[in-house]
Amino acid sequence: MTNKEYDHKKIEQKWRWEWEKAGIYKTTDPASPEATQDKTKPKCFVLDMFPFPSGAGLHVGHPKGYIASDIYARFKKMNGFNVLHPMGWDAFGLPAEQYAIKNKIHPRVAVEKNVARYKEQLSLIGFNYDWDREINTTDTRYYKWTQWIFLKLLEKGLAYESFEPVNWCPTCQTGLANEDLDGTKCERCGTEVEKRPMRQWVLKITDYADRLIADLDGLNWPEHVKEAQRNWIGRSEGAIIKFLISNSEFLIDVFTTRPDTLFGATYVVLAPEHETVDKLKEKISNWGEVLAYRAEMKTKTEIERTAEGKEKTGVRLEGVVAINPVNNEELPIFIADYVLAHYGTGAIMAVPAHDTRDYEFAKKFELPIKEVIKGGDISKEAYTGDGELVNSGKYSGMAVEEAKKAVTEFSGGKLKTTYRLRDWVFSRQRYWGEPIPVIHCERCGTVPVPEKDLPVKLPDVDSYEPTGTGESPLANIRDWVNVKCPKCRGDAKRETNTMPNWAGSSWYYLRYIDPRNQNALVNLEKEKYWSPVDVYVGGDHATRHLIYARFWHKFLFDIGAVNYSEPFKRLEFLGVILAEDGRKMSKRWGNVVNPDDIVETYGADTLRVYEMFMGPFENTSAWNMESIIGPRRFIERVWKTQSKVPTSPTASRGKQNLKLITLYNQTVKKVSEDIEGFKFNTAISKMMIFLNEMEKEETIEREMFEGFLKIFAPFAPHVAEELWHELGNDTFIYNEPWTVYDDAKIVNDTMTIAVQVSGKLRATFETSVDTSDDEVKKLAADIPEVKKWTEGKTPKNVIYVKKKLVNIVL
Ligand code: ANZ
Ligand code: ZN
Repeated sequence: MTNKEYDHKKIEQKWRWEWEKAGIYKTTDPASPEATQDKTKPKCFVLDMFPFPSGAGLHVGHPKGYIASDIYARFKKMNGFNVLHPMGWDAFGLPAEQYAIKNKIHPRVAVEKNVARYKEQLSLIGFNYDWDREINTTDTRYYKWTQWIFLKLLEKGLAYESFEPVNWCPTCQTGLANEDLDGTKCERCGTEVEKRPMRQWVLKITDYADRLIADLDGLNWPEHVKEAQRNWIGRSEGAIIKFLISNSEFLIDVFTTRPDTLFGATYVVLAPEHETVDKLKEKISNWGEVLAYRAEMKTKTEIERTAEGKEKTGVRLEGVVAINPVNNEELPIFIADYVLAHYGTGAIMAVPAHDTRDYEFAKKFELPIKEVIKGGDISKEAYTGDGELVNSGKYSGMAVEEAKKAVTEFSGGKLKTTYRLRDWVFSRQRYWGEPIPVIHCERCGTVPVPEKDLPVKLPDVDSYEPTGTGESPLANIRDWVNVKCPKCRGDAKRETNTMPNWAGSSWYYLRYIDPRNQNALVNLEKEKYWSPVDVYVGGDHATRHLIYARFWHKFLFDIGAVNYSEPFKRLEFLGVILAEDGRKMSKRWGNVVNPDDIVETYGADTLRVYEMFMGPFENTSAWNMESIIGPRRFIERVWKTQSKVPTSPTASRGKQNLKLITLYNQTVKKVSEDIEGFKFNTAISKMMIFLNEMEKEETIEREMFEGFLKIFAPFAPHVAEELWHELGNDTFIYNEPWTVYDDAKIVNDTMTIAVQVSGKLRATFETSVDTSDDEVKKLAADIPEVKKWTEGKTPKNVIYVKKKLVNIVL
């Protein structure tokens, strides 16, 4: 029918324009009070991890997830769902600020510029985003609600000021949360972080630790992401045991996960910062050494301090001893940096025979090593495994698990659960973030900004570079900082710390549901309809964004601001696209491929099909300029095959060969199932196989070709739309119902094999037509009814008549 050349540029431009003009991607909102229609349709909320618009623009790796979610969203729409598939910008934070400093422009200007660039790049790829719902975390109308959430957290006692030492990045010049570290280094810039005591705002995420773990079970997420969250939260069941310090009124609480080993404790260790150390000052005869040691360890990170195998250091507190509550033994007390102040109780009972770090320490300081669990060889190393108790008084002979409770009770201690998760350090000493909405008044203390005064707008400054003093650059803007106290009207000062870049992204998905609401962060009725997110597509962030967002969501649920307790029902984790050289795509390596160039040369449809065809979605794969030609040819061949569809709709019907009809139905089924399962590469292979067969035909029935176009459209929407219209349709293919397949026409690819023993029929079985000859013979021999006759005998010969029968000759 059509013999025109496939001109991707013309087609793609044309349809993008037509789609926009017709507004086909606008999401109808059945939950809004004005809506009259569509209320009965099911919904599907498809979400991408929204990008941070960097100065470098998009490279071809970025759209991979967006292409997948776009295909999925189109598929759902055609299957009768109301689809919400929005996009926005995560634009606060250090990267934006650093880009601005480097290029000497204001971060706001830089963000505007970068957003425009990103949007242009994305629009070239033909996504079905409803741009009316675009959000930007740096928009005052948006961050008003980020600040509102903070006020609610404050009101509920979940935001508090703390003076504990915080991770400080000397390069980024700001305090950081544990989640912002890569081991002992700043996740952004790779600098070793320091511990620095300073005032900071902290969110009590630990209050949600149990629920964050428990609710993972109900989520359709990759197991490795769930496991990463469980480990990050790090719940452990343990006990608090009290050790008396002899000749004093002081008790030391130690936290242990192995109370069963209490009889094997040979010394006690306190974190150098532990407050009991100061209380014992008068009794400690080597106080000078204590002070020197404290000064020395200030520079180390927690991870360094506790690393196994690291040279152990410590100082014995001369003049004091602790009493083991189960046998009244006197144990020396040390301070050592491998015990952390803010984990457990900041004090441990050391059991060198069964704990590796204690073992290393005991060896170095020549302390006794006493075996209390049978099973290892403690002359060589600590035995940390399971076993039976020994040298443990009346508990000897008991198993570890049982002994935990028994020994704890006997010692007068208490069972206790602890977590590895720390409260979320929430303040940054940088300019480009949401101002924390509180005011400090000398008389009233810390006063929340009244809700009616939100948003607290980020003021313009001349210099937004970090001050280096540990104060935000906002501290220098006097007319912004100096305010009246909302309570007493006296002189007061604004909080000058800003929020971390994870703040805005912890709730953004909710705002898409109701982006312009001025009275609430989201209307509850609308939220009830659209939430939770049905599929969330993105990578990384397992223990950062995905934990923070779940925490905030649960909080919002608790205060009645949302209807469900989990935000993301299903998570599809994507594997990244590397450069051709196998490295990460980066300006630094000069290996960046720009999607604009690919769209220009090959077309957006080719880019889309290529990225989905690179391999399983969750796998990492390297870009390859040569392979892109395959998908391009595939599209060209679809284009040409259209000429086999008769022009007249009344032309002969029912002549299609049966094999093609079968394959057609199989293809529709496979593509439908594969899109649902995010298996885009195998969906494309199946369509390619089907295309091969269509090409062998003289004519293709219109109905079949149209059915094919509809399942092809999510992958290559522009070319599909063009062909659809060429066939004389005047609807948009996006508004068409999905192709239905006929189960009755999907013939099984199996064969039935008869099995004879010495010529007599003994059984039959079914197997796939692809089963190898040897496999068929083996399957035949293994059938019980056959074995009955062959048991104990060696067959002389096994004959296989292809696809029909196996004869075992005895
Ligand atoms: C005695 C013991 C015997 C321990 C034994 C282990 C094995 P997780 O599982 O990570 O929670 N510990 C407790 N508080 C600590 C702190 N503030 N800094 C460093 N280490 C601390 O680890 C719990 C175990 O780590 C605790 O159990 C304690 O050592 C140590 F055979 O107590 B154990
Ligand atoms: Zn840094």
